[in-house]
Amino acid sequence: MKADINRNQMPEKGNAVQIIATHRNTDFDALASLVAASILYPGSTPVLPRLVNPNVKAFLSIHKDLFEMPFADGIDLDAVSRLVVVDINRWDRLEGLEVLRRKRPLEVVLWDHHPDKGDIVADWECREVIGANITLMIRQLKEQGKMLTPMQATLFLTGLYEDTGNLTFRSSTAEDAYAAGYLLDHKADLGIVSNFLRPAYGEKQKEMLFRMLKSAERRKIKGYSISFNRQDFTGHVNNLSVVVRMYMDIMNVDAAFGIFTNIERKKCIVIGRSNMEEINIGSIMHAMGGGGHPGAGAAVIASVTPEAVEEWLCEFIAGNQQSSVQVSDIMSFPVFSISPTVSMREAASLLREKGCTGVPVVDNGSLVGILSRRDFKKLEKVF
Ligand SMILES: [Mn+2]
Repeated sequence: MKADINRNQMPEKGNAVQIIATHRNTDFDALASLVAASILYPGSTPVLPRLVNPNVKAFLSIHKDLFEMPFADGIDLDAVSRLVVVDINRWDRLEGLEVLRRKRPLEVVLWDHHPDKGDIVADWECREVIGANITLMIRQLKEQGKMLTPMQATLFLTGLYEDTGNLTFRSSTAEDAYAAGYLLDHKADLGIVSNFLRPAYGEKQKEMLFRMLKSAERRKIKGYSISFNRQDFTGHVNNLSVVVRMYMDIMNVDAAFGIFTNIERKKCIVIGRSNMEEINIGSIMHAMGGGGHPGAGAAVIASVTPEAVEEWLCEFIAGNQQSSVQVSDIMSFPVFSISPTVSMREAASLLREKGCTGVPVVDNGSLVGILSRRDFKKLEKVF
């Protein structure tokens, strides 16, 4: 969708609280977009998720004074009249802002570059599939003749390079490259950029990479060399996507998938990377309930064996996902159900808690309906 960016269409500034939000596990593109939005929407407060990527955390701790932002719990959400969402289009990726989902009136403005259509319905949006979200915002900053400090330009370039893999990911466009040039013109510091983009490799990441390489295999599907790797882990391992990226490079394959099973929480984190246009990780992950870009993406699935996930991925890439994998391999089990009299609010929190997108509705022991995440959209018409 080509966005029509016209200054006259930009929302007017109101009196009440206006905030800017982005996705948890905040990366540099998201942080850059938060800061860019605070320039485009003066008077709006950028709100930082508590969960940010480690390299973003390191950047913020060094430049605390320049980029100070409150968390959502420090904001009077009842007073919010406008929410600007950047670099994401799904409510469940925002942190601590659930109450805004049902708040009326609320003006919602959306800036996003993800290919999949999320569930945030905006009054004004700039949605366009492009390498980095910050590129869309630089377009607008340029048009409005806004000044950038060298530190802002540096942060924006870090976001742009991170999301485009230094302009090498296939999702990168000419406009991303022009935007990078614009930021270099505005004195972006490449020393700082490359310092923060060096992958944060800790002991846990190294150990995971070694384990993956020990059990590494590759196979051919439709002429592409692909590697699937299944590993268990406990606790929390940051930056598994960086591990999968490096694994793909070392294995020298067209695409790689890490299927990481968290034993305690009984869920699988699936992370994919691809160098091939024909293997679109974003749409594969979308089909699994996750998301991402053509070159990189992830999904979290509950109550599924890693073997079933791998088989499903193979079949999906081979183009015959309906064939041998059965519903019983993929379905969530054990089944939980809700009664038709449960409030939608309770149903929503139950789905969130169980990590499911749908639930059977059971009344007196018999199945009377199905409630899926899509049904929540109907609420907007009711309220
Ligand atoms: Mn992004």
